[in-house]
Amino acid sequence: MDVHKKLYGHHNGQEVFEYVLTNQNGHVFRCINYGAVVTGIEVADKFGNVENVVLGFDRLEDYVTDSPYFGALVGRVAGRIADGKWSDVQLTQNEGSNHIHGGPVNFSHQVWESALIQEEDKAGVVFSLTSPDGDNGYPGNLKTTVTYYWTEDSVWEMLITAETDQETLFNPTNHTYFNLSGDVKRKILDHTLQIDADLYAEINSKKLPTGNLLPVLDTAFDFKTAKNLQDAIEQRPEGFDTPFKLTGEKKIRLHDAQSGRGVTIETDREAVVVFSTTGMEEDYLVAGEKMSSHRGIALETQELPDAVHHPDFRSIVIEPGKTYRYSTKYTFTV
Ligand code: G6D
Repeated sequence: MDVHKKLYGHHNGQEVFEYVLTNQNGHVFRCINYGAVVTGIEVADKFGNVENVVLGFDRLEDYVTDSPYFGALVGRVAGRIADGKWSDVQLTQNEGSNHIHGGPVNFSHQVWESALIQEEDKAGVVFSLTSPDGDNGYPGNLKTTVTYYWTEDSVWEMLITAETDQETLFNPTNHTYFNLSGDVKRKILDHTLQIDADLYAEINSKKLPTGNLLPVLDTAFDFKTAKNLQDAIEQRPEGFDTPFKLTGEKKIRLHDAQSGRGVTIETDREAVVVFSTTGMEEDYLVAGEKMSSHRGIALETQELPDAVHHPDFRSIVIEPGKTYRYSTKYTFTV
């Protein structure tokens, strides 16, 4: 594994570094210690062309001003919490009266401490951050680490740990948007998506779960066998910003027949939120063109959103005296 660390820029007087890990196949994983953002993943298509398969920017400034969480580690809690309320705790309200993605300045906007790790068949970067008691309203000093490994076989392994000194909430995710066509040549509509999920969480007009977990069978939400995303969007023109409850092997597979590239995601998390970017119309550029609908798809492994208001969802309350661990693995294939 070839490993490089270079200065990427400065944020609030702190140095931001980019780590570039290149494996024996010439496949590349890039990340920065601002937001623990994955800035690029370059893997071969069936013709051997090594190209980038995630959305990102070239410059730190763009991540700071424009990013819809491209590649970022989101926390303390991904997704929405109704009215920012957790029993008598009031969290920041940054989407109307609701709380989203940990508040207006969250994990994705911090410069993390970072260090390289080299192992026999993989290399990685461990990022560490302490979120102080009261951060965005959350109780407890929370210590988080996020490790991204890149293996010689082109697997990205993500391990997250957390420790707190008071009862608090934790439900992190990584918000990478995939586009397997390579360097965003095409939209993701000709990709297929398969999700091991029998149930999805119904959401209301504010994109908050109603608490109902509904069967995917015979609905637009049925991805139990690989489904073309164009067909899925025709079934559901408003697109997907949808939590799916994972079952069985809990795999999520995205595939692009034209390039031959695939990614299989395996996780110990309860759910995946699929965000299809439908309706996104932004002024900033990604790979030289304006960000718009279906230039990428975010597949966010996490516990079901707004769990604090739905006792049937897996608890996201964490207690002092324990180390909590979460893992998700992304295997790239051709
Ligand atoms: C998340 O579910 C949300 C979306 O609604 C939001 O727009 C995006 O993050 C930036 O996936």
